[in-house]
Formats: sequence, structure tokens, C-alpha cells
Amino acid sequence: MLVIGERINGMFKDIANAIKTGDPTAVQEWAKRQEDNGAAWLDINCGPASDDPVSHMKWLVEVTQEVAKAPLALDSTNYDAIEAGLEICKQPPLINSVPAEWPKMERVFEMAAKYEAGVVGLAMNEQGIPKDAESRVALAMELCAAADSYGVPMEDLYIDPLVLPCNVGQDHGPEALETIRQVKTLADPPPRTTVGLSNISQGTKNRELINRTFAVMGIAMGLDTAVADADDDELMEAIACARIIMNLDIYCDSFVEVYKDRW
Ligand code: THG
Repeated sequence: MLVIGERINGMFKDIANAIKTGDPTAVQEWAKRQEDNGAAWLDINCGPASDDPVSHMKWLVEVTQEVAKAPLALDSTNYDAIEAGLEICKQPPLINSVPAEWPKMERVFEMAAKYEAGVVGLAMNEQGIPKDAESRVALAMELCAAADSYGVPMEDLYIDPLVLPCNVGQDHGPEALETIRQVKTLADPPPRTTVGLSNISQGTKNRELINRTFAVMGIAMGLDTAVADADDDELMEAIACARIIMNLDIYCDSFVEVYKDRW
């Protein structure tokens, strides 16, 4: 599993403050730190309080690219903000994200084809997030069909079953995991998979333990990527171990260091 570093998000006070004051220090520190810690992409999200997501997204992309080489994941529900980011990305990013809804899929898959970007497709639609895995998988298949019709290859589509906090949506946990397993077995070639890992522990105690437990369970089900905390060493170590157990990396005595050095 590869990590999409979650930290450049206006939901965090230091990033919200950077956006407000125009001081890039905190953004650039987190960009370098996440990259050093093994993040393969950097998530870029203006946060819920942004009153100008188009210019805030552009600014975050610009200042991040000044210090980091990793590709970005443009995280917004505002597709004008996504497009503004796409125009200035130095390498193809991920578009994070689109639900299984028209005309949103049309706008996003058209942009993805034009900019050769990846797309995170959410297992939800106008009716919200379904409870059971079968309905989530059906939405995933709609996303696969839509991607295909715009020429976006399955390796560039990342299905997100949507993870809810385990203290309020406990019954969603097994459904999200089963969705990952089925998406990987029902489609050939299969799309990739992703989750917002820290969602699982929002508002709980022992957050890191819950996050890394879900991560290794997800990897066993076929989880390829996650928006997650690259600064959490024990999480990164658990991911490195799970990749060995799943035979995704070759065992060596220093496999944790090797994983962290790779990106
Ligand atoms: N799927 C996809 N993208 C996503 C999500 C998802 N992007 C956003 C989010 N969910 C993933 N990123 C985070 C980032 C932070 C937290 C959770 C998910 C988090 N933040 C602390 C909290 O809410 O308690 C904030 C703490 C603070 O304010 O300092 O947990 O599901 N595709």
C-alpha cells in the first residue's frame, strides 16, 4: 500500500492559518516531511472553511511543488478548484474525488483524460453512502464503466469504499473491507483502491492503533493506497510488514527502511 500524505489539509489549524496569512512555511515543512517519511503522493485540500477554493488550491499546489517532487492528490468537491490545480501540476496528479453521479463523472473523467490524471471514485451517489458491500460494489462498477467510456484506464481509477469513524459507523467497517475485496476480484483488470484511513478513528481514543489495524486488514483485502498520516512511524512500519506478508515486496532483513527509502 502506498500512502497519500494527508497533512496538507485546511482541516488542520496550521494549514488553515497558512492559507489565511499567505505564509507557506507550514505547508512546505509538511510537504518535505511527508515526502521524507515515505508518502508517494501529497493530498492537497483547502479545508472546509475556504471561501475561495480555486485560488487557495492554486496557491497550495504552487508552494508545495516548490519544495516537493511527489505527485499531488487534488482533494476538493469544487471541480473548478481541481481544474485550476491540474493546469499547474508538474506531473499528473490524482483527482480526489468523484461520486458515482452524473454529470460530475463527465466533468471529472473528461479532465482526467485531458491531463492524464488518476481519479479517486467514491462508492456513493445522490442517495448517500450505502450500508452494504453489494451496493457499494455496484457503484464501483458504475465508476469503472464511466472511466472506461472516457478512456481512463483501470490502473488510473482508485475506488474508495468510504470509511466512517468506527465509533459512529461501526457496522460500516466490514462492509468497506468486503467492498475492497470484491472490487479486486470482480473486475478484470481491476481498478486500484484507496481509503481515507484516519476517518476510521476520528473522535476515538488510541487513534494510531485503530488506523494501523485497519490499514493491515485493508491490505489483506487488496487496499492499494490510502490518504494517511505518513508521520506515523508505526503505521508506516505496519504497512511495510503487511506488504511482505502479502508478497508484494521481497523480504530482506531491513525491509522497513527499504520501504521508507523507496519514495
Ligand atoms: N477519502 C478520500 N479522500 C479523503 C478522505 C476520504 N480526504 C480527506 C479525508 N477523507 C482524509 N484525510 C484526513 C485528514 C485528517 C483527518 C482525517 C482524514 C483527521 N483530522 C483530525 C480530526 O478530525 O480529528 C484533525 C485534528 C486537528 O484538527 O488537528 O482525523 O475518506 N478519497
